Amino acid sequence: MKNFLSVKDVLPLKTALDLAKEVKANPYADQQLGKNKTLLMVFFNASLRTRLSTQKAAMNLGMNVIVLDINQGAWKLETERGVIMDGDKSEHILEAIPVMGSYCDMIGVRAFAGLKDRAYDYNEVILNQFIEYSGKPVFSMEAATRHPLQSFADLITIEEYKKTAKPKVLMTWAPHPNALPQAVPNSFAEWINATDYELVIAHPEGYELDPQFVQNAKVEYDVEKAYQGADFVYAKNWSVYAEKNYGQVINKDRKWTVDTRKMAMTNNAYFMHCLPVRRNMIVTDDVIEAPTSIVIPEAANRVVSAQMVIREILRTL
Ligand code: AN0
Ligand code: CP
Repeated sequence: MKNFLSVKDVLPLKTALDLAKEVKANPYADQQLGKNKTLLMVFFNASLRTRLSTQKAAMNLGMNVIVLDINQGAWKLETERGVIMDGDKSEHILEAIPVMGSYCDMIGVRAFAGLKDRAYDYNEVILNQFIEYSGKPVFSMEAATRHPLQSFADLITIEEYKKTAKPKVLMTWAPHPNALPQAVPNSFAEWINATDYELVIAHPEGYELDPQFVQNAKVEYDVEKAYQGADFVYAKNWSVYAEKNYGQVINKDRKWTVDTRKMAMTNNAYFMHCLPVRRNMIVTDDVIEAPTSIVIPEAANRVVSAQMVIREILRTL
């Protein structure tokens, strides 16, 4: 694996899941593989899990890790070519990226969607600049349109908890006060669509996701219908994808909040969320604290997904 940007980079999934299992069973088996190799993690946005789990994964593989928070202590970066740089940006990303590449063997990048210009976001401008100009393998730690390390951890978790071969997975939109990217739901749909599970995506009118991620999943606008018979309930907020009000919040209706009444309509479903989660907006205290809530093992599996990916990249160096 050279770069890790989407599910396409780890197909077939069966092999990816087997490698993940191997890493989980024996996390310190490859300490020599990463010796004298350096991972640089670049964050344009905040993080708790991605920061810690990816660093832990690299340490398990014997690597050195450098972390750069672009918004804390680094020069402000210009990302557009051709701009006369007489404003507050001290450095251009076109110098910064090759410089960063010269200090490491691979780069993890977190660069969320700006949610102002859909074409700019969906062209993955920042991520692609890292791929083009760093000279090093690049993996996504949530880019504008996908969060593949999260989706991979989600899939590993479902594989561990599922009680039937082809579980019914409900991904439901839930309310949030702020405008959030579509990366997590896009990516989750893309990964689940690569399995033979049944995927239902539920959301209010106006929250339709990009069809390239939805594919043949069933889209449900009736929140109660959506829960019926679900084996997993995966909650997430996202902002509008449609061009006309891209990136906006058009609904905060708490009838979409995951609660015990709706969970009772499921097949005793497990509750999942990528975290961070806003209690009593996305999910009630009762549901997230129930024994069927698997958000903590789901987050723990972020080490496993990151370690599988970094190990595969190390093997190509
Ligand atoms: C981010 C998002 O929705 O993409 C990160 C989730 C992993 N969430 C927030 O900004 C709250
Ligand atoms: N789930 C996830 O990526 O969390 P962080 O934003 O805290 O890294």
